[in-house]
Amino acid sequence: MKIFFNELHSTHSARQEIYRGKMVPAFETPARQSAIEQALKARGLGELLTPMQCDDALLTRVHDRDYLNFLEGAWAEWIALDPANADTEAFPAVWPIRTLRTDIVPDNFCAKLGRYSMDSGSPLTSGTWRAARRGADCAAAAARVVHAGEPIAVALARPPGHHAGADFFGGYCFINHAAVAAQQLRDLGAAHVTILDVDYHHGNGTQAIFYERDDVTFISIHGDPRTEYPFYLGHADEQGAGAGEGFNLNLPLKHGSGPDVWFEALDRACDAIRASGCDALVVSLGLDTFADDPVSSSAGFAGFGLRAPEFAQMGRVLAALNIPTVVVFEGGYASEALGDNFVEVLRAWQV
Ligand code: SP5
Ligand code: ZN
Repeated sequence: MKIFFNELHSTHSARQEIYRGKMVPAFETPARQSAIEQALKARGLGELLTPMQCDDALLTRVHDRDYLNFLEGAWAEWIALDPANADTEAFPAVWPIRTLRTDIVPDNFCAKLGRYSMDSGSPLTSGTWRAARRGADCAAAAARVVHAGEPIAVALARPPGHHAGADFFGGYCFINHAAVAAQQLRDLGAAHVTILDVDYHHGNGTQAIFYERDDVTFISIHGDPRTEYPFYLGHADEQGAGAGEGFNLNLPLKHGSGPDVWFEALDRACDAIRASGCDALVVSLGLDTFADDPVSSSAGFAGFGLRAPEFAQMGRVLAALNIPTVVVFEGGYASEALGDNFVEVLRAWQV
């Protein structure tokens, strides 16, 4: 099993994030990916590889050129405001909400930061662009080897991707890796690609990128957005629009739902995956469905209460679909358990 890992991931390392108006230690840390790399090595699972660089043209089929340019130059602009900013992280603080214009991109850096983001919980750091761009390489490389005949390949990258839309970052995500993988598979000739997103949080960015397309189906199981991040997307009535009508399936579950409810939703998702007739599957694998995840935790319950045996079962169910699969790492913040849980999912594909 080929596992393309982002060797530049730790260049993106935020110290803090804003949560409920306070600076708190960042949840999305380099330790997350390192823990998984270590577990894969310790268990002898997979072949850890660094990817070739993917074409910019692939990225611009997923993201807007002006957004990519902004991300690439953002840190230099931030430093230009004040050299002392080099020791800080950049947080958006103003957004073009309803009635405000987004068609004119402002010159003011703070205004641009809001124009291209969705929340204040996702700091930009000196290495954000390099790390996120390299993550796209991992996703594209995994897609290419699956197209070439591998039953499975993995993109092990951070920061994660599924909240990032065509022209915005948020939810710790900057470049949408799952969308890059799906687009790469389409470009190589897969007639239909289906994305299954099992991160605890709805993959609003991925949904939005493909919402009006009939060549990529998006299916997501996640915490009900009425109470869970990202709050403003992920409801069951979102079924796609225009040509994409019928190619989007959301399965929101109430916070506090446990493994039995989650696996019922997974069955529904698998029915929809089979019905989609896809040539390839992209799995947005967030591990924040874990029973001890700190980010999805509230009122004494975290994720969907999944633990190692459930992650192993998830892997078995997905592998049994017998569809060429690209697995993309998304969220999951209990660093000490991520390695084991990731390995549990992937073990099902080991021959
Ligand atoms: C990729 C991904 O999983 N992004 C998640 C972004 C969530 N951002 C909101 C963070 C909320 C932190 N909640 C702390 C709960 C303390 N019990
Ligand atoms: Zn998540």
